[in-house]
Amino acid sequence: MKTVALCGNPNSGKTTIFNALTGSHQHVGNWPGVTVEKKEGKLKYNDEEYRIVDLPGTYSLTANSMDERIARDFLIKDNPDLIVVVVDQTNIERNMYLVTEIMEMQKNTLLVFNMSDELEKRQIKIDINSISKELGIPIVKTSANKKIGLEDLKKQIEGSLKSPQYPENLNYDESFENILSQINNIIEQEKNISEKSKRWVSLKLIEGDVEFREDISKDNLTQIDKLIAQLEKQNDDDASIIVSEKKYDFITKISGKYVKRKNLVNNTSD
Ligand code: GDP
Ligand code: K
Ligand code: MG
Repeated sequence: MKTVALCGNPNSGKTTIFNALTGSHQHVGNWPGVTVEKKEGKLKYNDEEYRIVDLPGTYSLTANSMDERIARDFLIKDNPDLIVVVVDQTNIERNMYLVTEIMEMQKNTLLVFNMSDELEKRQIKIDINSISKELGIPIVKTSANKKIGLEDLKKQIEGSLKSPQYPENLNYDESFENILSQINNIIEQEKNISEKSKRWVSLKLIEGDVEFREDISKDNLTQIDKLIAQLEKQNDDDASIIVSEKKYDFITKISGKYVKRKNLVNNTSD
């Protein structure tokens, strides 16, 4: 049975969507070794069944909290067939940070733009088609608590499982990409790191993530650390800040082009 992982920021509407997809076909337990609740269920659609796993709500995929660790381990190690990311459109910029982190995994991804009803009230307009084109992945618009858009979502889950949709790479600048590819080449030799997640692991190493360091040989780590030091020198900044700034730049670009807030439009001179 194909597996669909549901992720998103806390309060984005993940559980509401999980319930709508799985109905009474649910099972609640704990994640192995910890007391964090694990919810799993089955979506039955067009004579098919899909396993839906509700991951803990997170703002990013660092290894700084148990919830983030569970979510990223599941995405990397269990390698679900589809990742569905729920986005609260009223907080689109904050929610997009997790989206950029998941885009970097280069896996089959589908976005749910939830809280559409709130957008109308708050006079926020979002050009979903253009965002979808720019990210390279489908977006389904929902108001989950009003049960609007859920049929479209089921249909798109079926579609994305049949024909996977991989996100565009976030483009870093040339000197960054150069160092990233050198780190990638070193990681290529590491058998403990799965093939598909190598670019993501390289980025995490640059960000100073310690989790994968134990899977990498000492000699290779020394080389990687030299490259990271080189990057920091070139940019005169911490590597972790360079990476997160790139993500924020990308989000600001998307939001500047495709998100319009009525109040702001009225109150500014341009
Ligand atoms: P989770 O933390 O991501 O699992 O979010 P929940 O599913 O628990 O939802 C958080 C709150 O938002 C709940 O009160 C939901 O009823 C509400 N909610 C979910 N979807 C929508 C929506 O589309 N519009 C509005 N206005 N509220 C929603
Ligand atoms: K909640
Ligand atoms: Mg929840």
